This record gives sequence, structure tokens and C-alpha cells, in this order.
Amino acid sequence: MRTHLAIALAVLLVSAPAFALTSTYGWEDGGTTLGQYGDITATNVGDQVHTGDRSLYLLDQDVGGTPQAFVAWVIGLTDGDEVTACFWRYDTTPGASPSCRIWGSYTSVGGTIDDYAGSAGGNSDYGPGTGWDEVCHTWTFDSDTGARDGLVIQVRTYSNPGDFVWIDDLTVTAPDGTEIRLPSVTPVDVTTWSAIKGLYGSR
Ligand SMILES: [Ca+2]
Ligand SMILES: [Ca+2]
Repeated sequence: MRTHLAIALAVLLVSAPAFALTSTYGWEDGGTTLGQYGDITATNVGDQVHTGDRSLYLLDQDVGGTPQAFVAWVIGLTDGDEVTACFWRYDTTPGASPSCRIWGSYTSVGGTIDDYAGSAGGNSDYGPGTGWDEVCHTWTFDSDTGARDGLVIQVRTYSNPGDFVWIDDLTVTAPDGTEIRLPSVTPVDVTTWSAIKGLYGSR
């Protein structure tokens, strides 16, 4: 009996999934991005959505390169942490631009979202270009011997000034104990007592 219990416990410990945080964002509150690199315009719009009433419209205006829209930032990461991000994207040009990809970059310890600390790679798939499709990528965090603790999730648009795509329904999963920042313009923590009092008008 004791052996069986020990085996059961061992199986439980090995098979128990690590706790993870999952955050979602669908641009419903009017947000856009957390930041950008290169010449790109990000606008919260309602003319093309995957779900809800709003989405993110990205207009590529970069002449010489690939601009980036920062749609999430995960901080507090350590070596081996896995981060998965997915979003829905929309274009109707199969095999040609406009298109976009999901990509990642590192940020330095204690830095801002603009403190670039190297590319983290991404998903090279430009999508079918037949309307909405969901693209995902999983990164295994590399701290570069403690120099980095953040991962920026980017939308990269291709390829020419005037190209545009829509983005909606972002999902980010990261290990418990890290922090996922999204472009939301409303307070994330509405469960604090002061927020509840504010919501219900208590004195
Ligand atoms: Ca939406
Ligand atoms: Ca395309």
C-alpha cells in the first residue's frame, strides 16, 4: 500500500503541469500597442474584426525595413521558461504582401520595452492570406547568462509602405510568477478593494 502511494505520488509530481498565466486581449477597450519599431501606424478600428467590435489595424509605412508592432511584453522570465503567444491576422492576398508574422525580441534586465537585447525568432509562416487565420509561436527563454528577463511579442508587417493587416484576439501564456503586459487601456486589476468600491460607488 505504501509503495502504491509512493508511486502514485511520484506520478503526480512528474505529470503535474507547471502553473501558467494566460492573458487575452481583443482590442475591445480601444488600446493599440505597447510600442513600435520602425515606421508603422497602429489604429484601433471597428471595420474588420475577428470577434467583438474592435481590432488592431496596422499600416506599414517603412521604406527600408520591416517595422514591428509590440503587442505584448512578458517580464520576469528566467532560462527555460516557455512563453506561447497566438493572435488572429487578416489579409486577403495569398502568397503576396500585405502579410504579417509573429516574432519575438528580448529586453534587458531592468530595462523598458525599448531596451532591445536581441532577436528571439518567431514563426516564419506568412499565413494563407484568405481572411482570418490564427498564428502561434512558443519561445523557450534564453536569459543570455542573466542579461535579459523580458520577451516582446511583435507583429511584423510585410513588405512595402502602404501595406496593411488587421490583428485580433491575442492570447499569451507564460509561467506563474512572471508578468504579462498587454496594450489594454483599462486597469487589469479590477479586483482590488478600492477598484470594487470605485465600480459600485461605495463611500
Ligand atoms: Ca476584437
Ligand atoms: Ca498576404
